[in-house]
Amino acid sequence: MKTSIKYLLVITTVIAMAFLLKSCKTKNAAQAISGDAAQEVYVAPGKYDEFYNFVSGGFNGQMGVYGLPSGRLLRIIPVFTQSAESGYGFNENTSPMLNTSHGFVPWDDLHHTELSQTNGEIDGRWVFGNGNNTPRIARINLATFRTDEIIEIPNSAGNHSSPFITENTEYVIAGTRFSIPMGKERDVPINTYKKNFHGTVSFISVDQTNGRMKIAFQLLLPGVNFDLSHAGKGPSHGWFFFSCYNTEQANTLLEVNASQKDKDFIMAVNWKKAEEYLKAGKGRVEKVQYAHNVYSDETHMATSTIENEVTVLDPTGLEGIVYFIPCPKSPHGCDVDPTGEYIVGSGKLAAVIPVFSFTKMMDAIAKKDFIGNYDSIPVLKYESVLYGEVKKPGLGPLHTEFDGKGNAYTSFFVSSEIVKWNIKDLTVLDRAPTYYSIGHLCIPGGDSRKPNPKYVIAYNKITKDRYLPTGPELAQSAQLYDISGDKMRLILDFPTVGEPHYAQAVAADVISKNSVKFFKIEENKNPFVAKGEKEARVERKGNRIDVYATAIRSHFVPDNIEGVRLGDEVYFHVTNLEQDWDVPHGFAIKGANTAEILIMPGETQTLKFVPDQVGIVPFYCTDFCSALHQEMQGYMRVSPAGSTLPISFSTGQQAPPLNP
Ligand SMILES: [Cu+2]
Repeated sequence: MKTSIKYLLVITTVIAMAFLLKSCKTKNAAQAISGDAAQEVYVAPGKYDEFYNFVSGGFNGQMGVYGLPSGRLLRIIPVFTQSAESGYGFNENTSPMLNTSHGFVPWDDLHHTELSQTNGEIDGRWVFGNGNNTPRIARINLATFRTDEIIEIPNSAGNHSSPFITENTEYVIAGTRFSIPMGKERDVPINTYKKNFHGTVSFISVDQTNGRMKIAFQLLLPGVNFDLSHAGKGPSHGWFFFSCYNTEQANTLLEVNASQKDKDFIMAVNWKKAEEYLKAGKGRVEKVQYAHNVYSDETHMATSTIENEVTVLDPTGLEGIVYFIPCPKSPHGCDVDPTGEYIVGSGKLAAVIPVFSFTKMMDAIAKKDFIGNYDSIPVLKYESVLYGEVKKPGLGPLHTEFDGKGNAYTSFFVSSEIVKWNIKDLTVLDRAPTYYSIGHLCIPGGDSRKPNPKYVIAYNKITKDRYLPTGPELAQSAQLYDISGDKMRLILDFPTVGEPHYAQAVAADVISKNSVKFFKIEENKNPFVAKGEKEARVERKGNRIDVYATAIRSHFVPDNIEGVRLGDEVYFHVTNLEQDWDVPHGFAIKGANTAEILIMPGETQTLKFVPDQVGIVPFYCTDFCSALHQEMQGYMRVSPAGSTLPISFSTGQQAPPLNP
């Protein structure tokens, strides 16, 4: 108990110091910006930004796309959260994307973004995002900027150390923050944690032709908390590194009980070795349930499949897959430099940044230079794997990105700064304050083999006085620093949406050249498509009404519909017949207890409408599409339940037949 109080005191002092530091820094912030900064971030009207920045939205469950250096918000991509703006997760086409083993889960907490790579370089195909709460991984197609696939992770809770990838996107990984009981015995007392709780790391293979994900295998691991991870690259390709905290295996008051040990671990996983064991049939097939949801740009629809099996490898019986490297005090970030030789662990409560050497790790493994076992997994000797320590770097190191020129940039939450240091000689070269309390940071390509080191971006946790007040909740604060010279220079504050955690950036042309402008109508395989106005119609089957509608500037076909009754379920399948860039049509109908649908050119989207009142129900186009957009509207007549009025529909019939 004495130790616990000591730690609480240390933490409280450190935090108090940080706030003192902050209050003196406020004044200097504005002075630090020179007049040249404005020009550096100015992107003239009609000009494009140089980089895309993919920023996790945290608890908004979405991903924000910003242009850099301007900081302009270009798009919010709905991923794990419904978006009324596009109808994502509301309409019939995309709702299956949010299906899970728990049913429909329309929210999650997206922490990390990871761009796909080939040969360790960002290739512009996909960006992955993790769902922290109900463990999921999403793949977003960067040709359409839409979520194409979501796979749920079984045997997992708190999917935090995710969705990091190997250097050819062979695998996306997902590690557990929360350990939980697995297998058949799940109804156990919480205080049997040490006996019954386990963590897992899932290796999800990615089909290189279409991006399709599949859980290749899971590793069953001790009940620690996996925090972050990064793959080896170059010489260390074939290995994956994870930071672990709570090696105390506490199940309550973790802020004290999981801060007891001087060292936790970086876990090194030899996934090529794991593949060998898998091939040799050493895996155990376990019955589980998880959803696998895929969206198709051909049918413009998502399907959800519940999968039933996963293959688990238990490294305690399989030598050579997993090793623990001691790492000072609750490591958070776990980053691998562009050469693949250096692994940086950042202990949130540590006074140094330890830098590990891959070569030394391999030597230590060969010599079995272990100090013992942790839950039957060999623990390497700290000094044998350590390349060196960065001394007095700052307070509360979190994450590190690299410039490819031999330097590392580490974020410090408590001392609220970015610290630049040299990887070879471990000396601190520069420090720049952040406003305030930086979490993650990002250099374009900064976790790849080929960084593009023009900027570092800070994603801060506290905003305070940086923007105009907006009530109790403030805009989240990101900051852009020029790192082209020896010293970092703060050149821009820009607000972000949601709570940004990790972000990645890439040169714009890697992505922009592949951007889809519209979908070809002749390739539309939606079962409810109407490929021209002649195919537009309304059909009744029992109480199901299917409206096969078309939209083109500036009318719907049909726009007068009668014969619908209370008790019917109406499906509006609207095909946008436009074949040009940037001409979406929207569709909304009065009283629908869902959202609008926003239909891209050549695409079909379906909105379900259950009428609950007798009368005339207007519908209209929501996306300003032409000078006569305001005329783009229609009516549906809803009659009482017992009505015998037959279905009729028309467009352009000024005097429809009189109905009784
Ligand atoms: Cu329109």
